[in-house]
Amino acid sequence: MAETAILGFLQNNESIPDSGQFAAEHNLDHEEVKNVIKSLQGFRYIEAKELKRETLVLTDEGKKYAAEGSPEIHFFSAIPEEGSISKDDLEKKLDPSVFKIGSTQAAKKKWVAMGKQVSRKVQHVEDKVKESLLQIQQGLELDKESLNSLKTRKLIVTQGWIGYSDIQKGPSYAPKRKIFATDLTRENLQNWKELEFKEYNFNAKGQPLEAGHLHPLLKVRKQFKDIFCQMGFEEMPTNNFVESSFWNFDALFQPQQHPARDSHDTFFLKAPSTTRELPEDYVERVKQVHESGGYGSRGYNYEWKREEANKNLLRTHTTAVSSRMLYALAKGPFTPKKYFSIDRVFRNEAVDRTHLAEFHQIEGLICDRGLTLGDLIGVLQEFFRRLGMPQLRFKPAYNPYTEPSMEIFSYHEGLEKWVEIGNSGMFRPEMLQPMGLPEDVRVIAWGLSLERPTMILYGIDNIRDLFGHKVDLDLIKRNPICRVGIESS
Ligand code: FB9
Repeated sequence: MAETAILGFLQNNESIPDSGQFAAEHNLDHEEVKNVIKSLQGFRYIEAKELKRETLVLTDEGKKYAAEGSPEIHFFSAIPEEGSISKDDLEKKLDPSVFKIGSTQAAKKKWVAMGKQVSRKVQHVEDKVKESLLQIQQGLELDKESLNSLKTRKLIVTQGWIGYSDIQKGPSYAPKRKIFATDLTRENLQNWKELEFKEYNFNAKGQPLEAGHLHPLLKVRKQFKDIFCQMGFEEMPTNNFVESSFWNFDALFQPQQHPARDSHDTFFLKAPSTTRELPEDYVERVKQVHESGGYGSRGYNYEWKREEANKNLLRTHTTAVSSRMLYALAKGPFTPKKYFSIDRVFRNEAVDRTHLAEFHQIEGLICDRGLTLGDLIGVLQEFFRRLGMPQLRFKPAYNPYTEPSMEIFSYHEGLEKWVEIGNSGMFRPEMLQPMGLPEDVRVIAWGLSLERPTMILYGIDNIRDLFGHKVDLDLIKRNPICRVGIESS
């Protein structure tokens, strides 16, 4: 329809000056004309320049008055030519908005005398408002003053108008669009020689594949795993959210009265509330070191309770898995090990922008003879360098299971500030010796979260958008893979 009109018109005319006018003259919908122009341009049948201008359009109220006349005209006509009518009667006769607006405008135009009684002050009036609105509808010009009063009465508004001008024949102009064959089908195999085939557009984007999407956390987890594996670490089995207080706390030489061990910080289980079994000989040695020390330590000098150690909980850190793995390592002939874990831990904390009751802890540990704090700092520098964080600073810290301990800070170019990126330390002999590890074996370890780097890398401000039932699924779908500063070794 619009296509034949445009191509047909150009057959006998040099150009179409204005698509809006052309649509109006050919009684075509301008939107359809624009779409056709866009498509014909695409196939170079025509050339056209985009044209932007402002037009005036009627608001719904304006359209009503253009169709039915202005309220003041209705108000005026409701008043008897001679004499007067009571305001109340008038109000009854007219629709509330007509009465309200009509009375105001009629009075303003000194058409009527308003009072308890209402009467005409003039014989005859024109409905200039209606006329002006109709003129605008026909795209005719109006004087400034009338325009402003219509604008003030919100009967017309200015609207951006986009069209095309100077529409001319294009390099592949034809009075009728040639249908290009777009596929080699059985049908057109007979006469493909006569057919014109549409060119392949090798830059065309493929259909977006509706496929599953990896959660940003899992994408960043993969990158941490790759770094650990590249550095020769092996993953620890973390498939047990439920842990006993023994492996989560006691084995780590964390005293039973430590604040983290009460239900304000830790989720204890109602059922099964206690663990089934623990390695009795090792438990005895842990009891000893807590109560009276040994291995050069004076211990905590309190009465250690088995029932406390038996309590089941949701692990508060994956260090609980590290203690199990180190104990298992002590069973056999000693071999140096590099272990890592990345999995959920649970803390009964107040939920806020960066904290939920659970997060993913990332932990790395190296167990070998004669390791020093220098080795820990060195490994941390290499680990975080591969994460694109080459500038580190260390701040002395305290953990019940490591001495010395250090908080790790990195200078974040984007945030232009030092960010706390984790914690680390050397496991205490009170933790390692009762396990039966050789005297000269040292274990250096560090930990951080998965959520914090993921939030920073994906620019997510609130952890609730990233994880949990309020997660923003679009964010999951449209988040591009983001590479942390990995350089392959
Ligand atoms: O992840 C943390 N910060 C972080 C990490 C990476 C990062 O990367 C960006 C791309 C640039 C940005 C930030 N933190 C640890 C530091 C803080 O966020 C801290 O406020 C919150 N911490 C959690 C604990 O909250 C109670 C993060 C979590 C954490 C802290 C310590 C450990 C693990 C996780 C540990 C440990 C440890 C210590 C010694 C031996 C073994 C394990």
